[in-house]
Amino acid sequence: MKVVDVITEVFHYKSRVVRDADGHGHPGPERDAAQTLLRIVTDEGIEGCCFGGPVDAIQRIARSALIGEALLPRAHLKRLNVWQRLRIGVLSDKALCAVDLALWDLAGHALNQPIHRLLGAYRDKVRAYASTMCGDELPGGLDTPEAYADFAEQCKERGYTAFKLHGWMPPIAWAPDARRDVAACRAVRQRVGDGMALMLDPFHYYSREEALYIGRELEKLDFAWMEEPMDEHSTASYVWLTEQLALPVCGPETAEGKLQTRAEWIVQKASDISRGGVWDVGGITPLMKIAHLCEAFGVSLEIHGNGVGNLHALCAMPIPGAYYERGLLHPFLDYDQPPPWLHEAVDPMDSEGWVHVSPRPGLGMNINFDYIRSHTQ
Ligand code: XYH
Ligand code: MG
Repeated sequence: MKVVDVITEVFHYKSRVVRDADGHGHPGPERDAAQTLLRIVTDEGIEGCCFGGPVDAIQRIARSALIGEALLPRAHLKRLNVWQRLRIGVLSDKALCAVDLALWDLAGHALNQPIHRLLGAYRDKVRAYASTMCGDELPGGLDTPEAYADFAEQCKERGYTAFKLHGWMPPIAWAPDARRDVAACRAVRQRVGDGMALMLDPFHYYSREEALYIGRELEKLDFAWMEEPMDEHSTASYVWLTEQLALPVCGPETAEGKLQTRAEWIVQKASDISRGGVWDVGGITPLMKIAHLCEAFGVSLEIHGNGVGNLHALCAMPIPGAYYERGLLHPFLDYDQPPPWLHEAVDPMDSEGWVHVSPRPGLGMNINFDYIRSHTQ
């Protein structure tokens, strides 16, 4: 079976998520938005799909590495990793992720198996944590510590057994505010009680002293972890913070460098829990290497981000991350409603807080191609 075409389509939909100047998502007025679909087509008519990749990089660069290649050998992925060295500005890890996920989807359809089973499934469901959007100034949204407590209570009633706060960040004028972040964490703990696992993902550029202050306060509140409180390009800062805290520090999330960066953080003891997601590291293939690296060191790996690629990896991890990051959530948005291009959500959660991976072949997405065709520009 050989790849004969790589097609990228852009289609329109209505979104109620707006991006602030720093790129964080918040609820907002309905707006026109665009989504991309990558389709890898073979000479036997079987296709692999992935939503969300950067069209330009895939069409200009990745396509030439894939056309004519046999499906299963992964030599073309190694070639794309090498090509990144002088094209990192265009050939991002997000582009590699889209290609990798579409190739796994293709392999799953060719072999009639879901991806997590191709990888050696360890489970078919994972506990979710509710991952909030960043704080805002929307009355009744996530505008006060009590608002976070209200939302945490709603999420607990929905079935979540864990809750992660994203604190307030610029461009809000008065943010960041370490004490206000702690006040929100304290309000949530007091509201949901001791039985719910809590985490904090605050402003990502605090000083060492501010990160230490927050960490010490979260220890008093029995938080499960804190992630990315400082610039992850300073490994030394994380080594210093991790040495100071009993609270588990989780990372790196956004630091470039895939498997190698995570290996360095483990060896240097820059965090207690490792982290990464398919869109950070270039797909399921590198993420499974990181999972096996963590297994070798006995280090937990908490997967960054929602989505079907992360869910399949989580179900195939020998040292499982404890949670699937379900979100980002907000009181004003119904996350359980699937996007219009899918007939059903890729991460359905039951009333006990378990997210179930699809048993269908490949990524297992139930795609609404009629919607895509009628909304393609
Ligand atoms: O918007 O800063 C942010 C969040 O931190 C986002 O990058 C991401 O969803 C995340 O960190 N999840 O843990
Ligand atoms: Mg994070």
